[in-house]
Amino acid sequence: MFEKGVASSTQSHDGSHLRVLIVHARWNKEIVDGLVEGARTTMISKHNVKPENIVTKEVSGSYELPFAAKRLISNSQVQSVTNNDLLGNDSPSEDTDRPFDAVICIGVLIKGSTMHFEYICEAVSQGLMRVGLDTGVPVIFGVLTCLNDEQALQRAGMGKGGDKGHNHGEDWGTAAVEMALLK
Ligand code: DLZ
Repeated sequence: MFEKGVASSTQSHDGSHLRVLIVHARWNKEIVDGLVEGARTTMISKHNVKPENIVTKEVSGSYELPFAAKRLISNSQVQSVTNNDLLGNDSPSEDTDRPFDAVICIGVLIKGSTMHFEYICEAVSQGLMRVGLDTGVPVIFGVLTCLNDEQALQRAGMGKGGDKGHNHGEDWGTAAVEMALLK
């Protein structure tokens, strides 16, 4: 037997100085909300990220996540430079002036009867990887790609049977902090 899923890190990750963006889709919102909450709670309670340093934005569907992530990362970088130029600061004074250190993109894709699912899954996974590599800001792939409703509920810790499953949002919160601290 082996421990399935991600093993705990041997290092502690202090996120008290980090600024994290969560972008989530509104499709399958009940499940998405559970995943967002899992990511937020883990970053705050396990990694000391300040609640006011977690910015949450929403988009319609998962297909919109890569574009939104790219634009919001760029805006935060431009805004930070502009604000500090105007103030004559060398380093940002307020946390809200700082660019994001990591982004978590959250969506739930559930297979239907057409090919739509396959196209969106492919585009979103490729798109999110590209945003991370192009911007140099870690982008966490918080998108469930499920064959049915029960698979999605299980992966948000909301399973219907006795076994509620595991909330993957918690793992994404930890991954975001770990990647932001990777120097
Ligand atoms: C169109 C569509 C479909 C069929 N299924 C989902 C889904 O399961 N999860 C999701 O997040 N979004 C879905 N969408 C919407 C697309 O992601 C996108 O919002 C639209 O195609 C508009 O670009």
